[in-house]
Amino acid sequence: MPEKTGTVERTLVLIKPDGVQRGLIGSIIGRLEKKGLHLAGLKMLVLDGATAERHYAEHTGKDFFPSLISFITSGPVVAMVWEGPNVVGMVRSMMGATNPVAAAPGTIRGDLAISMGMNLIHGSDSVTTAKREIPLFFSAQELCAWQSTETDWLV
Ligand code: IDP
Ligand code: MG
Repeated sequence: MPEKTGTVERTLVLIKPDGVQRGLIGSIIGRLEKKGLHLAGLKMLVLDGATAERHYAEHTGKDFFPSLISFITSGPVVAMVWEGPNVVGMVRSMMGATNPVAAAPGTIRGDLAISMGMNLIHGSDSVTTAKREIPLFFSAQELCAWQSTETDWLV
């Protein structure tokens, strides 16, 4: 068997309100599942303003910040934690570029989104960012430690 490599990472993924409204929850989760990524936690919620501002703190003061907060709190999101070796980078690759105009075909944004403001999905941009973002959405008890029967054939 091939050697197992890579340290286990976790990443926060949000299906944004446009993804929920457009009925794309299943399609987006399906892509991540089919890739073989491991789901550790999942919930649907409407973000309050304070949590949204903390989540997007790096963008505080930018011209698009008010519309970003208004949009992300406008309806339910699906929040998830996915885990595995290199999962942060893999999810970012599968999301595609922030601006769907530049997002490659085959990516979630490249295939399914048109606008920068409504680009369907959030994924942590680094392991450090994920460690800050995940506790905004999940307590430790809400994350499941479980072994997929497929793991031995994936990593
Ligand atoms: P990311 O979602 O690809 O990590 P970020 O730069 O972290 O992109 O921006 C967070 C979100 O803010 C983006 O997904 C996008 O919806 C929105 N956004 C970023 N830059 C702009 C902009 O210049 N105009 C409008 N919306 C923006
Ligand atoms: Mg970001």
